[in-house]
Amino acid sequence: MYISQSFIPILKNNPSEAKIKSHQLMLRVGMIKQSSAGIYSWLPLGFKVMKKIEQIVREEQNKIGAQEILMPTIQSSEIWKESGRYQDYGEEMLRIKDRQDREMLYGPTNEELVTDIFRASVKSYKSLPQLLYHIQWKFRDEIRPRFGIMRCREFYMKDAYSFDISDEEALFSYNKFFLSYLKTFKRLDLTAIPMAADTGPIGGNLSHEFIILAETGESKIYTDKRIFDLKSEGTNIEKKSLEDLRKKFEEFYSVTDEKFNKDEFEKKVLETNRLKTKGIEVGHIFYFGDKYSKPMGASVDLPGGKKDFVKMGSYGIGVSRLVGAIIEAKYDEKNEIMKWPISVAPYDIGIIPMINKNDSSALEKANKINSELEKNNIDAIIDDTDENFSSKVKKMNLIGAPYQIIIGKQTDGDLVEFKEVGEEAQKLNIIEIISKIKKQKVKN
Ligand code: P5A
Repeated sequence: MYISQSFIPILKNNPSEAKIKSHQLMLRVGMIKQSSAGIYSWLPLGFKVMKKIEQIVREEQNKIGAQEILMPTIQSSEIWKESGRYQDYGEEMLRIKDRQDREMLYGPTNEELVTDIFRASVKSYKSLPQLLYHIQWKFRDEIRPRFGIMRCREFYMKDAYSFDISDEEALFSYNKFFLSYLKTFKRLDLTAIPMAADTGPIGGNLSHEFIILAETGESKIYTDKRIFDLKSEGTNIEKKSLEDLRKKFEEFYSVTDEKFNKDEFEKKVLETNRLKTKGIEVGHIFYFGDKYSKPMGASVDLPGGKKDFVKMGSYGIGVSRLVGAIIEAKYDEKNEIMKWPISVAPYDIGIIPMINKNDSSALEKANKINSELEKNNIDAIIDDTDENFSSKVKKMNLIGAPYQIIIGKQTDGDLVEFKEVGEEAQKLNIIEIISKIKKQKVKN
């Protein structure tokens, strides 16, 4: 892709309305455009990153046996009246009337709708467990939308739902998602820590928020630092192994604000290991048993002929919020350098040819390199404009491709100046460059 033909509306300076670095960068580099308070359009650069995050989330859901569906954004109020949440959800729910005067709503979450789908078809324990998920827009009429897409009104969420025959089986499902979340965030190059959390309007009594550390985060957290060293590698998707994994994490005190107890914190955590800080909630999982299945009559036949309500959990990841969370974690605001993890980068590499008015050889070289990269599925963006070198580098640093090639005076035969952003430049040929990038891509 040539920059001259791309739709990447870069601003010269940081927009003054943005208070945190993710919001600044996303506006600066034209990833999003606000259409009204807390509602955004996603422009090519932002959309590319979000789609890559979505795909990683999807792959990790599929790996634990969850099946993808797609539910609508607009729901009928009837099912919410059945569950008893229609009133409880309050002003955060966007309520709409259709032309027949029926009460509809823009879904803030889908526990009711998925329970309705389940109860219509599944009648026997033999069909359990079922893990269903979708990736769909949600709407919450937040009183104070802020920080761009971090806390907005319309946002993109992966939400999964589990249906099981007993509490024990349901906890097995819960633990599958627990593992899947650790793996998902790791592929996004984030350290997300599971923390015991409040369940709020979703309900139930077991819940973990997955939080990444960030000064600008809205969640206050209290943890034992040693939790950051734990790994999920080697965990199999079987009951005992998953139970052990969760236990391993739960051994270390790690809670959000609402669950914080000063005495417990001081008793359980040595002073040197105590960490009080802020973070961004990128995922949240819940176990709530029959909170929805009972009032909505979602039951199955049990082996002995009796019936029981299915035991359910729900599991959310803020897919659009993750775009901002990765920026908060990776953007070097002072030097204005973004380096996206290769797994979600909008482009793998940026090519900067130094173009003179009467000499097109650098651009020709860039095109040649690009066609080799394309053959190897490496996605490049070429700055074909005639701006000066330093403004080209500045622009490329904001776009955030993790690698750069510079074709200029230093270019010498087959060797070009190549660098991983933040590292020293090296002179490499195209074969060496391709091999370096491919190695990184495979790791992810
Ligand atoms: C779990 C899945 C739920 O809604 N029901 C279905 C459960 N959980 S949650 O914690 O309320 O939301 C899941 C994740 O969505 C992101 N998120 C938001 N992102 C941007 N703007 C918002 N206003 C917003 N609200 C929630 C968070 O990442 C959260 O963990």
